[in-house]
Amino acid sequence: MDELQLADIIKPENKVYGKSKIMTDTPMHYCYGCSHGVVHKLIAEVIEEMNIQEDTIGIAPVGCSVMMYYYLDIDWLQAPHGRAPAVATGYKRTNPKKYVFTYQGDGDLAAIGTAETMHAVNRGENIVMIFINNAIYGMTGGQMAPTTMIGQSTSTSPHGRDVEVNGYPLKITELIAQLPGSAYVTRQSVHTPATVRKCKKAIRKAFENSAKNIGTSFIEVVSTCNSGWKLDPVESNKWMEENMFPFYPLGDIKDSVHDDVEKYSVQKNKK
Ligand SMILES: Cc1ncc(C[n+]2csc(CCOP(=O)(O)OP(=O)(O)O)c2C)c(N)n1
Ligand code: SF4
Ligand SMILES: [Mg+2]
Repeated sequence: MDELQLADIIKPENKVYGKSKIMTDTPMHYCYGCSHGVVHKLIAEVIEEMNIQEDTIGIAPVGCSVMMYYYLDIDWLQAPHGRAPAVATGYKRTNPKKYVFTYQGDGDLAAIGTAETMHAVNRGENIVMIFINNAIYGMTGGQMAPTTMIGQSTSTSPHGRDVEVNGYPLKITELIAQLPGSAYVTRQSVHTPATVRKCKKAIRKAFENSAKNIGTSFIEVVSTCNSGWKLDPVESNKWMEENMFPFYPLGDIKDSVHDDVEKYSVQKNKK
């Protein structure tokens, strides 16, 4: 039998993995082990597979992913300091056929921009919202965020988050699921091959929902910030599994069309 040559193996039909065409060649600035890059890759793959590169607009945030627009070759708007859902609303309403997604960290979405987040979802905007919850303000030096765990050390809570002083970690995703405007609310992670695959399915579903005009699709990704947590990437994954997942359990929280307007409508009060 002839010996197998490299040219026999490297054929299109044998390809099992390739970099998405939506990803640019710009090297990412993220720390080793950071979840941001993995989620970027999944969004890129979904956009490529759905063939919607020309019809997708991302709203880039503040935080470590502030320069996300360098990494995905689509159209972008920049809306820092929590305003991404408001800017997404304006763009989507004036361009209803486009796929509009926001991408924000927990400091951006659940602290600085809580009001914009809640109201955009409550209005049932037909956008995709991707929420990277790494329980810390990563970019600015690891300060405590609303999502920081009880007892978790950060640069502004060196002895651990104290409930009496700082209150409880905010489960904003559960709050969002309560709002009639949310259609699909799910919590995912990207720390193992299986969770990466599940997260990609969730992102795909959220983008598909966006074309059906059924309300907001919201994906939380429980994520690592090894630099902010002062743990190496492997320790970070373990810390996340042991400490974050019990409080932020993975899985779908809501999967339905938003509640019937008629159900909430009152009788006419003006003749
Ligand atoms: C109104 C306002 N407050 C605070 C800041 C400073 N700031 C910029 S990024 C950031 C933290 C962002 O953290 P997060 O959204 O969780 O993103 P991560 O870096 O963790 O991915 C903060 C506090 C700011 N730019 N504007
Ligand atoms: S500081 Fe944290 S969130 Fe920012 S790139 Fe590093 S690991 Fe990622
Ligand atoms: Mg964060």
